This record gives sequence, C-alpha cells and structure tokens, in this order.
Amino acid sequence: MRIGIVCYPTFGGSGVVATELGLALAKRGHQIHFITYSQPVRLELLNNNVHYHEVNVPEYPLFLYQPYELALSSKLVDMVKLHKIEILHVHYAIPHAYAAYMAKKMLQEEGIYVPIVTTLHGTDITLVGSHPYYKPAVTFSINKSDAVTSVSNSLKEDTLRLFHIKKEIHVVPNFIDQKKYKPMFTDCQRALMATDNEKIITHISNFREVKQIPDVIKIFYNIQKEIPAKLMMVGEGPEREPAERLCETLGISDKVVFFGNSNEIDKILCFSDLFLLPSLTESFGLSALEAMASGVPVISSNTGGIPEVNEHALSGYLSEINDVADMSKNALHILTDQERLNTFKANAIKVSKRFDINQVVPQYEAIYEETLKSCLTL
Ligand code: GMT
Repeated sequence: MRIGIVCYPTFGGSGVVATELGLALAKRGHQIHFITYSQPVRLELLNNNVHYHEVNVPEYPLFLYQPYELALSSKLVDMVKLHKIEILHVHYAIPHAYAAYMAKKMLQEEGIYVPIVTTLHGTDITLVGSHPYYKPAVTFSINKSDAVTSVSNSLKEDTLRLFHIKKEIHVVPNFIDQKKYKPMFTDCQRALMATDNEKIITHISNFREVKQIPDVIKIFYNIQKEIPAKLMMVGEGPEREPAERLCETLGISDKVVFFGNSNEIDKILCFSDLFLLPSLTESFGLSALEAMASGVPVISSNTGGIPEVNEHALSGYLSEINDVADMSKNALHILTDQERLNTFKANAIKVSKRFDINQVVPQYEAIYEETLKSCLTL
C-alpha cells in the first residue's frame, strides 16, 4: 500500500508512535510518505520505502497566525496526486484530521478518492480538543474520518464521553519494538551516572503540568533519604526550570541530572532501575511502556490508560494521582530488595511483550485494508 502519514514531528508520544509505525510498515513492504513540517525526530530515512515531504508555511506579515492547516491540506493534495497515495493516516485530531478532510474534499473534485484513518492520542481529546474553541471542529473531523482508532480503551471512553461521536472507534494500543529496547547491560555505561550502590531513577516527558513534575522530585526526595540514589530527568518543557529550582530548595541538585531532550532514551533506560510517571492524565503512557521493555519497573498514577499498560504489583505499582507518600513507599519496596527488583524488572519485560510491534502493526494494516475496501464499495 502507499500510505501517507501525518504527525507531530517533535518529541512526544504521538509523533514517536506514528514514526515507528511508518518505519515498521515500510519494512513490511509498504511505501510510506511522512508529511510533516520537519523531519520526525525518530525517523531514519535509509530505506527505499520511506519518504519525507516537508510542509512549508510561508510567513506573511498580514497573518497574526500562519495558516498551517491550509499549507498541510494543499501539500496532502499534491503528495497524494504525485505519489498515488492510497490512504492517509493522521495522528492527532488537531489539526491533522481537519486538514486531511479538506484535502480529501479537494481531491474528490478531481475524481480522486483517498480515505482517512485518524488515530487519537490523548491530549487531542482530553486536554486540548474538548475545549469549546476546538470541540466542533474536532467532533466534525472525527466523524468525517473513514476509520478512527484510539490508543487505549480509556481514551475511547473519554472520546465517547466528551464528544458526540457517530463513528466506531477501534482500540489499537501503542506498541514497542522489543529489539530496540532489549537491555544491553554490558555496554550501558551505568558507571558514568552512578556508583554501584546507587539506584538510578528516571523520568522522561515533555515537562508539562500534566506530568506532575514536582511529584517526581518529591518521590525521589523521599527515596534518596532512605537509600543512595540518582534521578535522571529527560525532556524539555515549561516545568523544567521550576523543577531545577525545587531540587535546589530541597538540597538534592547534586543527585539530579537534567538531560533535556534526548535521542538516546534506550541508553538511559538501559541503566535505570525505576521509572516514575505520576501524571494527572495519560491516554496510554508510551514512556512507561518503553521503560518496561527495557526492564525498568514503573511507579505511576492510576489514571487514564496507564492501568492498561503498567500492571499493579507485577510490572510496577499504581497509586492515586498526587499520592506521593504511596508512590514513594512502593518505590522503596521495589528498590530496597535486589531480588525483588530483579523480579519486577523481569516482569516489566514480560508485560511489555503484550504490546509487541509484530502484534500491533498488522492491526493497522487490517484497518487500512478494511477502510479501502469499504470505500471502494461506496
Ligand atoms: O503528553 C505527552 O506525552 C505527549 C502526547 C502526544 O500527543 O504526543 O502524548 C499522548 O500520546 C501518547 C502516544 O499515544 C500517549 O502515550 C500519551 O499518554 C498521551 N499523553 C496524554 O494523554 C497526556
């Protein structure tokens, strides 16, 4: 199949999933066209079947807001025609599903029919999309998609609760390429970050309020009072600076490393002992799954889709949102007994295998085939 993929190319789960999906589909013989405003961060282009097309938005002083949707829909029209793209898979409703619908209508005028598959990732529904300013457009774009998928049952329920949706929503969970996250304990350079007796705790996110960064710091503060430990903070966002200040106030700055955004997530996870994800909401929690696949147990909140990923008392522990005391207690329970830690590490890998790429990618292929078939019969 010739498939066009639209996503956010920056650091962030939806872009990562879209990129990994495109690469996996390319390996399975499909021709993939990424259509985005910059090259997705995890996109390796050394493959005959992978193409990247940049959407340019010419600046014009008259516009207070440059019209990205317009540029994207025009680019989609051009790319569908030029590369004979058969189906468009857009990740994130805003504004991708909206722009794809416009492209579809423009193409129809020329007798070309290209169906749209929209994947909902979470923030497009729970945090941004349900705002009254966006809601009518998001509802419309979802209902006008030819197929809709969501990354967890929880997100499907949220979507049906928050919007008036007439389409069926297929749950296709996020996935992991086990090969990429296979623990490589021999060369993971743990010694660079901590001494042998120190435990390494890690958090990876975009440092937005929803991630509850102060909770991450407080949990670590409680851990390091009891056992030697270091905290690895990976990512960028508005909560980073306040977090650095909080570490200073608590007197733990020398035990916390702020990496900023990193393309070496697998290496960082390789030397981690525990992953913290105390979010307010999370449709799935891809970073938790990536940690688990690397053999890192997860201490998380029990919100949204996280319980579908992190299994309580097996791959880690779940607590109520903001229950720092419970999360700290659970973290110490895992970390203070090496045998128990090893069991949790092994179980984290086992649970992550439920989301193996080879089980999930065929689900998307089936949806593409089904959508193309039903569109042909229209
Ligand atoms: O919140 C983020 O980390 C970014 C956001 C995004 O749009 O990339 O992540 C959302 O999609 C990910 C991939 O499906 C999910 O794993 C995240 O849970 C989800 N974030 C939220 O729901 C807050």
